[in-house]
Amino acid sequence: MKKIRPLLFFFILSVFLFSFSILATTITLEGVEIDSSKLLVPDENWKYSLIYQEESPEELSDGQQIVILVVKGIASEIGGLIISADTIQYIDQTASTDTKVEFLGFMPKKVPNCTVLLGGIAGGPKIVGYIEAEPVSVKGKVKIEGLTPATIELVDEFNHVQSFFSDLPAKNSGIADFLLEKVKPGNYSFKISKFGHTSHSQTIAVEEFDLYIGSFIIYGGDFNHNGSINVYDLGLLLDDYGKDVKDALNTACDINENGSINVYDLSIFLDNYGKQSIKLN
Ligand SMILES: [Ca+2]
Ligand SMILES: [Ca+2]
Repeated sequence: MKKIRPLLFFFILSVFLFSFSILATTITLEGVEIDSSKLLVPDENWKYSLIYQEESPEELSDGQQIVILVVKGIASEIGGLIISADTIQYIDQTASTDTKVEFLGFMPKKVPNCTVLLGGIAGGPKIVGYIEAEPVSVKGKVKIEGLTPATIELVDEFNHVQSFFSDLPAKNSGIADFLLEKVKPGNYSFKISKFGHTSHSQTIAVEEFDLYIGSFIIYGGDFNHNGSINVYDLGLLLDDYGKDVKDALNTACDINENGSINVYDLSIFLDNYGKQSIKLN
């Protein structure tokens, strides 16, 4: 963090006046909208520059002190921007000309999703840009039955769905690695599943660093996909017992995916009977 001068006090005060709700050190700017044209892109040294041209008359005057504040968090499409003191990534001030102010080559201490605010402008603090964190990778392991991969799904706050496959399960252990690349930082609903298996869901927060999410076990035998492996699934298995997959009513009953539904599948099924998906670490 750079120079903090008395003007900061007035800036923070004006942010308070601008805000609709105040809770301790948290400030909520409600109703702000994402404007993708304001995305700031770094140079090759990961430094950012902002040149703000007066958008309406009398916002700036010659020699006026303007403060820039880079805070973690991007305003959501539905609801406001939450700022708290511990999310401030960068702060500095400089003098404007009559019509513009320049902050050249600034560098936030970290690069999570950020909003860039200018204070000291007539009319109150103004959102003048966004900084988007670089995508990161999310990885983990899952133990499954059979020969084909698990499916991993990420759903973001705006209900955009991304689907990935895990690697193939190792023959001796059934453990499959998964690596999701270029995941944008944010909050997601994470789900790991496979046909005929129990599934696991949780929320995850992806931040500015690569993430190891953990190691999971999902169990083969939930043929009706209702979340548990019980007597109803056993009924489905017995309906198809002794058949080739091509003749089966429910192909998920071939748990080991060898093409037929027989004692090997029944044995795995009984091992998994009553079990729920688990997260190991
Ligand atoms: Ca079931
Ligand atoms: Ca089988």
